[in-house]
Amino acid sequence: MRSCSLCIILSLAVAVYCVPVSQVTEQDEHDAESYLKRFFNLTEQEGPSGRRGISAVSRKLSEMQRFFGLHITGTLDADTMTMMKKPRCGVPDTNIARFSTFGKNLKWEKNSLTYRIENYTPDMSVSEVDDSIEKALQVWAKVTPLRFTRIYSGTADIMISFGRQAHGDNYPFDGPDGTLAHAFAPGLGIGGDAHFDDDENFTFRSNRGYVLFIVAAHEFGHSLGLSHSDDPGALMYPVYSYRNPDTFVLPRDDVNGIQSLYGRNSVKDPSVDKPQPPTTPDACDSTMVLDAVTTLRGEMLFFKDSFFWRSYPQSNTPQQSLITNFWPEAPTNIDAAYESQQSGRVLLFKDRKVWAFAGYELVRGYPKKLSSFGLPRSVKKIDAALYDVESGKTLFFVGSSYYSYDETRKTMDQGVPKQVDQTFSALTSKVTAALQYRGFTYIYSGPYMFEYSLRTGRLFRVLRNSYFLRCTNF
Ligand SMILES: [Ca+2]
Ligand SMILES: [Ca+2]
Ligand SMILES: [Ca+2]
Ligand SMILES: [Zn+2]
Ligand SMILES: [Zn+2]
Repeated sequence: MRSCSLCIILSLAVAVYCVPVSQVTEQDEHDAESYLKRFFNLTEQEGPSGRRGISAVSRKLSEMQRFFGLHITGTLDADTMTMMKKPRCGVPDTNIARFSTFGKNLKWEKNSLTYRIENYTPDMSVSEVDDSIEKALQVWAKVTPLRFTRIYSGTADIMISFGRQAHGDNYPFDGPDGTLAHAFAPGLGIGGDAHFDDDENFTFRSNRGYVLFIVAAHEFGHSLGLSHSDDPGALMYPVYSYRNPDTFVLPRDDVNGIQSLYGRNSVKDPSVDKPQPPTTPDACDSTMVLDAVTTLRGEMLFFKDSFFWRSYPQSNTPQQSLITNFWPEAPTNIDAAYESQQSGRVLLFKDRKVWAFAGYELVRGYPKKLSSFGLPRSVKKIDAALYDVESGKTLFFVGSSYYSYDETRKTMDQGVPKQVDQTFSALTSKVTAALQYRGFTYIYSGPYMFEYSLRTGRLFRVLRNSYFLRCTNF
């Protein structure tokens, strides 16, 4: 297996598969300082002696780690370096909160704003750019009294342009990846303007590149007076995540933020069944039922809606991310997940389909049908999946029964399905998720988790979901 530092260079998102090692080069330290200067206000002159001490960097590192929900070490560990290399917005992360604004007075004092598209990117057609920009502004107009009018000459409130490197303000872009765009808070002149780094590959809806609609909708949040949010589900989270532009609905945190500045949209939306703003699942919600759980190279992943938490042994607080942040091609609201230690892949199940990922990439030939495991065609979906290290078998839970699949022979075992309650005593309702961790077998049923020995069938403890999610707000 490759060393971790190499993994980080190869791909931004594969860090989840790496065992962190503490090999920090001088270049890493230099890059980290630039990052903290740009986004966390690390100043050139600090400390009593007039030169910046270790403590100033360490303090800013802790601030950054807290913002991103990382383990707070104050040192440049592998997770922190990975986060610093993710593509993101160029506006600093000054406030540490759920939605935040640049200040109560930093908003437009009118609800009718103009915008102008000054130039185009060669990555997309003119109509695709126009459409992406228009849709991105409508994201905000839908939930506020704000209205946007396009003009084709003169100075608009929101001037939109593409540029590379130095492009006329004091904030040069940085070439491919890194900073994708930036925008200025409401005000005269450059206030409200949005700039896009044309060294990026912008796309209309493909996940191979950065979806312009998503990047623009985020930047227009700044143009209207919002700063960054630490809610990983928020549009105003500083790190880019792929989201499907066709199904995008502005998350609750952003709706709360923009309405705190401009109020609600007083015009009634005629579409009755319009989707509600999604909220980010809370690890402290004692009634939460997880969709699926799995191990991944010694870590644990907990899936809920469009999100997963990643818990790793050396960290106190699991980190929450959008599933598409790691696997842009993965489904959301999944049924089950497991790690096949034979193939080194993680498998995600939804309805009659299964997706396999090797690292960050969807394995060729996937998604496949559920029946490719030898499950009967009458099975429309599975409730949970569990890989047993000792026997090399995967258990698929379907209602009150379970199937057992031999990972080495790639066949379903004889004599299945079996009844769940014959193997797992005390389980009274449906299995909702399952995993094996450090020799114990955990069967989730609703908000509870049953700890067993699979070999003897002995039940040790009944725990709450929050046991592994380590909710700290109780
Ligand atoms: Ca302006
Ligand atoms: Ca860039
Ligand atoms: Ca499930
Ligand atoms: Zn931003
Ligand atoms: Zn600029």
